[in-house]
Amino acid sequence: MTQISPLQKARAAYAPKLPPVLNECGPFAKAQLGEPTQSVADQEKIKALFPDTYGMPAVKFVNGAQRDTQPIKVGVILSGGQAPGGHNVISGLFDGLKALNPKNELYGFLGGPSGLIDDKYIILDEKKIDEYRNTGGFDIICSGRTKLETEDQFEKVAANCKAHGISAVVIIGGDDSNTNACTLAQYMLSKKTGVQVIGCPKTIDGDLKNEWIEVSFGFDTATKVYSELIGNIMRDANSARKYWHFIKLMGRSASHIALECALQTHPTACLISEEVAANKTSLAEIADKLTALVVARAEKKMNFGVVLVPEGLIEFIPEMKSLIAALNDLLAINAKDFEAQATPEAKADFVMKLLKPENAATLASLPAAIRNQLLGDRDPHGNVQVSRIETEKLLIAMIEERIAKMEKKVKFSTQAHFFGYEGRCAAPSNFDADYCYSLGYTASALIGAGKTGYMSSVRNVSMPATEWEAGGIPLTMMMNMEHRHGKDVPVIRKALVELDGKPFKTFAANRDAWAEGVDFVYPGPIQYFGPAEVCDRVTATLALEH
Ligand code: FBP
Repeated sequence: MTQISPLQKARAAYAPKLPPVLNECGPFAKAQLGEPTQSVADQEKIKALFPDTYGMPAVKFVNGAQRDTQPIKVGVILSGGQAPGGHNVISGLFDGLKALNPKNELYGFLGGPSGLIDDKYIILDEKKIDEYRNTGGFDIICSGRTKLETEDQFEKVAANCKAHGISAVVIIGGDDSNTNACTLAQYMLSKKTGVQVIGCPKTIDGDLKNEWIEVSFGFDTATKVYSELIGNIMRDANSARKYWHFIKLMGRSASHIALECALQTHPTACLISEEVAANKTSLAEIADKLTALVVARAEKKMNFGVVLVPEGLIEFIPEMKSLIAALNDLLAINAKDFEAQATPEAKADFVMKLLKPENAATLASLPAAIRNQLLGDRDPHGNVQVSRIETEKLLIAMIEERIAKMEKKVKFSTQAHFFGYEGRCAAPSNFDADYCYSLGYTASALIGAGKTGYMSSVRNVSMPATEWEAGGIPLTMMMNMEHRHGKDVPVIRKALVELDGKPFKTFAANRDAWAEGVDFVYPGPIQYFGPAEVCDRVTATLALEH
């Protein structure tokens, strides 16, 4: 890196805040153990699969004294999609490890889990870490989506750790990557390798959260970036008064991002996938409702609006959900034959013959472009890549179709947008800079305390950092059994939007008013310097939930 921006330069000097216990005792804080824990569901099955890590107590760090520790080597990977703050997790981990013992070394494995398997790494030293403090992105060691799950891969990881003398691995990832961390921790214990495994909760999607993990890192910054962009579009829409903007927002399955952006900006409409699923709303019904909204506003000469569409919507519409589940299973089983089909049409024909009639009918009813997107490449976890499905355009097309059939003329000019990559590597907000640094530092304290199979946990984060707590949560505690790709597997439970939770209820209580008039809010860009009420503001979701 030869040139850095003035903001990056000023930001490099930012000192992230830590929970008081880590400020006072550094990574030497004492691990206070709670009661034995249970998994969130399927206790007997999870216990049988994770006999060495199941039931461990939750850890809370309390004041403790400095002690001598032997030098250790630790490996770290960034796994899955980028999320603002990843570099700060690594810098917090680095600083914590150096505080434990200045001779400690941090190996950064390159390109996600595959780096750990193939032994591709760099040594992260002070100079390298300083270049990346408080910056967005994962480019310090890059990320990847290889699934770390087979015995063969685990053997390679264990062998690489042994060869370097690495005694702990930190996996910074989402629910799938932390599920893998849980399995790896069990493997390392059962084989008596002496390698500890610690996870850190990452994902802009906000769906890796529970009673103990209040928020995944990156959600704060990403939703602030999207809300800024949505606000800018709203102001444009309200100035020109001629376009309906349909904005799809990343978030894979859960609608946390769309909901948070709606709470920050007050759109004309926002779809929440979890509500669509609960009400069993069909695609046609969604299009009917939106058409009615367009018509109602047109009657008031308001031929404009902003509609937020969560990325995962399509998977929650009952008939689409059934189709996608069938496709996931079918394509996992018939992968080779499917890939052998030469054209998209041949692929669609091949699949049509194997689908149940009702699913085949749904697939056939979709525009060809959407059908091809559904049959496109899966991610390494076997999921449909929902970010490639242009739901916002599908909805526009369906509304246009309905309006075209109406007797009266309704003006409906549209713009379609997809916001996702714009926010994933943004410079972390103060919240994410502090939270991530604290998560990394806490991971070093968990390693120092000899823990394995834990996720780094920093709690009470809706309050100022002076009230934050640090600890660790057994990964097995978050697990349940789920049916994926044709079989039952243990996975960390994904947190979807709760319809009886305060964020959704607040949205539901206000959306009719937002739909009727113009109540747009323009949040503006993230502020890094200035008054705390502007710079340290937490998301509406976090504030309402805690
Ligand atoms: P993670 O769950 O790995 O954090 O991914 C987040 C995400 O940004 C999703 O919102 C999105 O669906 C996906 O990554 C897109 O991934 P990719 O860029 O690899 O296609």
